[in-house]
Amino acid sequence: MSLLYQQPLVVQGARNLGTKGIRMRGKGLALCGLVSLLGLTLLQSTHSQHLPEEPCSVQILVPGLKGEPGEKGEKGAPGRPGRVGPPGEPGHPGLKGQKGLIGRYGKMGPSGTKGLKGDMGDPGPQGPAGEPGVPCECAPIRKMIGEMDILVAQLTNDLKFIKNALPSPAAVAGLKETDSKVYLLVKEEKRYLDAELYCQGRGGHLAMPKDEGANAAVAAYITQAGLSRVFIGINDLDREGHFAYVDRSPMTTFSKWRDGEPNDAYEDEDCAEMVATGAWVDVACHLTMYFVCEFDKDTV
Ligand SMILES: [Ca+2]
Ligand SMILES: [Ca+2]
Repeated sequence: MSLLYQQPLVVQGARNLGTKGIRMRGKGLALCGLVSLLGLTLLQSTHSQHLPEEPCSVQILVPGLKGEPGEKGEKGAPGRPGRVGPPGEPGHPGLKGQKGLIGRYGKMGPSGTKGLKGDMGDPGPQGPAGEPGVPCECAPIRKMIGEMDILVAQLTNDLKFIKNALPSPAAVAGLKETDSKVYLLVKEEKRYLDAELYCQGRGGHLAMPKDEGANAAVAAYITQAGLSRVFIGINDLDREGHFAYVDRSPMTTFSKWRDGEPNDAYEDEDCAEMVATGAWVDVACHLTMYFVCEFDKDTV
């Protein structure tokens, strides 16, 4: 319960003189009125006779004894967010992320080392005709050049033949020659037509002995090689019983058939072999054996 005290109000400003002091006294009077009004509201009617008679007095409410603690209130609403604290310790590294998209192309790198030289290109078009030459006395030179051209052509043919004969030395048992022919024994077993193709591929044919001398040369070749038989260029493939040379030239006066040949045994013998004695025998074309090619010296 509050106690009520009355105390006259001494207005400090009232003791001062002048217009300033008067204005402050006016303020003090207004304050007194306000306090009195408050006191009137708060006080019971029994205290009304103690209201001050003076122009201004102040009633002061003095706090009473401390009361009993109240019941614990309900939990209040969450407070406002506090101030931002200092930065924390760095966290542990996170898991590795997925591979990203391919980036943009980088800048062009430095030029690499020089590459190998390429193959030679195709020959270009023929150039324009040159200026006419100056006439001169060059008949002897032209003649010499013509002779040299012939010599070069001959040498070229010789070289071509040697190149063709030499690629497989194991298959070649050397050469044999007469005045007009060069013979080549090929130690590769082939059927008749394949043997002829082989000889043609080197610019010749299977051997076509057309006189005793040529036949003897081929026979000696076979004997020296220790062989018993080889294909030669004679057949009756075009017309049964009518043997001709493989270049289709006809047989004339010379032939060297062994006794009893050709007999077209089993009606299947249209090709010819030469045995070591030099005699001819008609045999089946599908047999495979070594063979002798011949080349004209004119074209070799
Ligand atoms: Ca026949
Ligand atoms: Ca026969």
